[in-house]
Amino acid sequence: MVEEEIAKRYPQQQMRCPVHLSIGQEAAAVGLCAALQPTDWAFSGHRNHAHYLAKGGNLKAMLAEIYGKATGCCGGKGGSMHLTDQAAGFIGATPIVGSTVPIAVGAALTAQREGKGRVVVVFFGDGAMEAGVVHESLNFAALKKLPILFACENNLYSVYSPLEVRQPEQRSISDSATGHGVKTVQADGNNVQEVYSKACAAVHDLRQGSGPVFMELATYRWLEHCGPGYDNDIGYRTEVEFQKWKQRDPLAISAQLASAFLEPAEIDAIRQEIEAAFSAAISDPFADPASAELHVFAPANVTGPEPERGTREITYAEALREAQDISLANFDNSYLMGLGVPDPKGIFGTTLGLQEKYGEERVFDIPLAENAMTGVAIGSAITGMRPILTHQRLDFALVSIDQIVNQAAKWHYMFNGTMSVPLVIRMIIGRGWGQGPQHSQSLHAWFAHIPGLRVVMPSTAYDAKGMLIAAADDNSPVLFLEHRWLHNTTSIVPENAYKVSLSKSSIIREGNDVTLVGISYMTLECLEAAKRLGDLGIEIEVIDLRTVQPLDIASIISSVEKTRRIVVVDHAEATCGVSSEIISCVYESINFCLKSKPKRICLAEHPLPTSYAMARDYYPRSDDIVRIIAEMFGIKLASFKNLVSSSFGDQPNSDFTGPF
Ligand SMILES: Cc1ncc(C[n+]2csc(CCOP(=O)(O)OP(=O)(O)O)c2C)c(N)n1
Ligand SMILES: [Mg+2]
Repeated sequence: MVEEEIAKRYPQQQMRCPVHLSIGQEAAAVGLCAALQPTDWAFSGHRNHAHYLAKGGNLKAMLAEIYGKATGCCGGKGGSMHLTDQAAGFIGATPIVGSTVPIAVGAALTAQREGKGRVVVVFFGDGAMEAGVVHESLNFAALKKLPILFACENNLYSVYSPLEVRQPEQRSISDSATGHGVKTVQADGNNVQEVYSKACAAVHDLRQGSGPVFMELATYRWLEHCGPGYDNDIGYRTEVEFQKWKQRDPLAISAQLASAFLEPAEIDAIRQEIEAAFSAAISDPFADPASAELHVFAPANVTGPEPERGTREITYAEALREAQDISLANFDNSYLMGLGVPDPKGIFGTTLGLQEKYGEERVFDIPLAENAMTGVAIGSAITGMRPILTHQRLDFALVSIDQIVNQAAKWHYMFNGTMSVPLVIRMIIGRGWGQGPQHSQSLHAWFAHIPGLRVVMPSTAYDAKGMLIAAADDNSPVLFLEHRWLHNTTSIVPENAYKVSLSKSSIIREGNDVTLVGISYMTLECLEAAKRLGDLGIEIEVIDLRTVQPLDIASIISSVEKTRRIVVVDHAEATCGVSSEIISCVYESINFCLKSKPKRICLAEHPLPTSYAMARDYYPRSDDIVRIIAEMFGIKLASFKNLVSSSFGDQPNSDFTGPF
């Protein structure tokens, strides 16, 4: 009845967002949610109204959301495809097909850890069964025996594409779940009684801890894929097929049940409730447009005072290990996962011994499924855990770009600050010894382009420890980028816990002539160059950028106000990069002329070739920085080539040998 009213009013153009109606598919939502407790959690996708309502979601908040009002469940930031009512256990819906599934699996991980018998249901369509991330999710749920019900509403279509052009005829949808070792159940998705009794049995098993269940619900949608109209006449499905399903109207089938009988007065009361909810949604105010800026990031946790530094010198890798040790000790709800986290090499030594200390539940290896595992981390984070996920190369995290960009970065915002994603993703940037085009990319500029992601790149062991502790205690997703060549570098690091700001750069050498901004490992090259330029009488102010999002542009500007020259050194391409961003921001803010043109010192605009003969000159060195800055001052270093180190350039020092 709610959706019939949406369909009727939709042409008025006041509900200005896509709506995917479930008319014809009601029994699956109702039968399944009736088998749940309010404390159980449900997730869904684009076609989520029925799931939201059946789980007990607030009708007024739903309609106000579809009308884009401040009183909507997401304050107007989500719309029809992003409903949430956490009090009713409807955690959230997102319309990237298949993408919500691993998030629900992550919530099931939280539910399992809580040990209170809570179960999770995730609804998705037949189309989602073609998404790799769903299969990765089934595998992980089966592996960990998670309390999750995968509810696949098979309505035979993905938009206009019928099942037979998308999936092999000889394999049923449930077969693929069986292949993952998940118990499967098939149900007539139009028969509410059948769905309910099969769901009750499944939920009972889930509460006993016997592992996930996959339920295939055969059903059919009556209206067009998106919108309120009838579309059997546009040529993708036949009226004959439609009429066949219409005879199996889930409401007509349920009307045969004595328990489904409603007195006319009860039906009237429902109509009035719906009418009142529409009236409220229409008359409610829109959110203040300025509120669009709210909830990009969850409130940051404060950093403490600078600790006593002491005299202890340790490596960057050891500093990271200590930071994770401290975070695991401080937060019972934190955990570490990633490919190789507990293996004999412990991610270049950064996770060594932590599984022995904290156990397999809190420090664990993962299937080779970065996309789903990122979703699992997100789902566990929004339900109360604090995961740290590590990738041995940043390049591997790219297969999880949907989860990082569409999900992690957006949950806090699109659900209007009602949930947050306290997640750290460590990514290691490779270099040298043949790392080549797919083990070396430094894509901080990509990530920094996405509102909602913090991006940090410490360059010293001291900062690595303090920033990782701060990241693990932050309530927003933090991408923590570590250059592989920093792992063996050392600095003085206090033994105790301390935090370093996730939003401040650091002046690491003062000077009046040039502001030289280094990013991650390039900061070391900048320091070396500054020393040599000092010998030429040029005083360099070196800024270690440390954080890319947010960019501490104010500190850079105040340095440039003094030096009136700026050079930025990055181990990424200049085009659309962080170096370009920094120089643009500086230019937009200053009202004086620079004494020299600004300069970006970055990578060549081609992928890193593997052969050391070709890779040798790919990365800017201190020699390049010295030459370029000297030229700014009219000094030509004729014998420059002699400055270039004679090594192959694919290892930071002679002790550092491959493979790595
Ligand atoms: C990853 C992704 N690709 C494409 C789309 C566009 N899209 C929206 S719904 C949909 C069909 C989904 O079919 P199914 O999973 O069977 O759900 P149904 O619409 O039938 O309920 C598609 C392709 C999307 N939202 N996400
Ligand atoms: Mg479908």
